[in-house]
Amino acid sequence: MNDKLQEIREKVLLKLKDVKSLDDAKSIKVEYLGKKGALTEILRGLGSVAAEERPKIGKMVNEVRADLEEKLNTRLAELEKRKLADKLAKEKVDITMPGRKPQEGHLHPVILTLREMKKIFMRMGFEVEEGPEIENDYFNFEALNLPKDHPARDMQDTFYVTDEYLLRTQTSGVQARAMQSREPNTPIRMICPGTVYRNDYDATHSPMFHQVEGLVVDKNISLADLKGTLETFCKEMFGSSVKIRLRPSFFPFTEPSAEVDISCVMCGGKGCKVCKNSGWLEILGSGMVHPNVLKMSGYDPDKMSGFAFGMGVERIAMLKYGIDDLRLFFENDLRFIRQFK
Ligand code: 2NM
Repeated sequence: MNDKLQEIREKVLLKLKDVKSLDDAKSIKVEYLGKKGALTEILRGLGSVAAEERPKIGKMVNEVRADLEEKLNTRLAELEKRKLADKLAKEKVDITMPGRKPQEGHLHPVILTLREMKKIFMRMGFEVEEGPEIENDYFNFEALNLPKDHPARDMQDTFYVTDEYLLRTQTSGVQARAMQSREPNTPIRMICPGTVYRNDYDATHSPMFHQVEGLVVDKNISLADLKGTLETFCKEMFGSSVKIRLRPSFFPFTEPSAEVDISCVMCGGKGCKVCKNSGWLEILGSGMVHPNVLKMSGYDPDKMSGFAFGMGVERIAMLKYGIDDLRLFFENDLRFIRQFK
């Protein structure tokens, strides 16, 4: 019996010397000390041993068992420690390395400009209204004094969706909708910013661009109100030294109509390449709302009068930032776009 015990002991110690992995060490423990292990078998076989021998042999088995258990546990602890050390070495993190910056986006220069324009008008008490980009013929043209077959409809290279529906060529439809949704003759002071579409593409025209149109209707609104309002806008947008001038023009929805110029923001009015030596830059169209437009939307032109204006956001952005080709806004070249962060 003793021989058998010693044999087991030697075997375990030999195996322990060679064992390299934690899992292997665990299986050795199960194999010899576990419930069905070799030593347990011996203890179980004590029944067939003479009664007076039993305590002696039992003691021997338990001693060997305790000894092996201690050695196995020591080895297991060693292997456990080494495994952890290996893992830590392999998964080492260099906490001094700079972090990866998340890619942060920002607003497009056209939208930045649009927001600035909105803010200026909001400070002057204008409400902001929006409307559909797919507009019907009535609100895009007819309600603005442009009946079917009117030659001025050709000015705008319309994209048609159906005979009746089109991509709006201007945001004025929103203003006609606004007037018609109020009680007749309700005073209005509003702007409608938004995307508009015209079939045109070159360095100064894009088939998709943005507009801010404005409308003020009340008793006794005059050309002086138009001029004062737009002068205030231009000074806020381009700086207080900017001058404006009005030139006679034509729009079907206003009478009289005027083109508004600002003194050249590049040369201050002396004359340069940007203003083609004129000293002036055209920035918006405007006029006194045509009596027909007022009438069609429920306003009495004998009691009420108003002014309206419209400007291209891209054009304002180009002048503000000194950009000479409008197509840059839409080509998604990040080297360009990121300059406006
Ligand atoms: C412009 C120029 C002049 C305009 C007119 C109207 C409305 F709704 F009152 F008829 N809205 N916008 C207008 C007037 C727009 O854009 C160059």
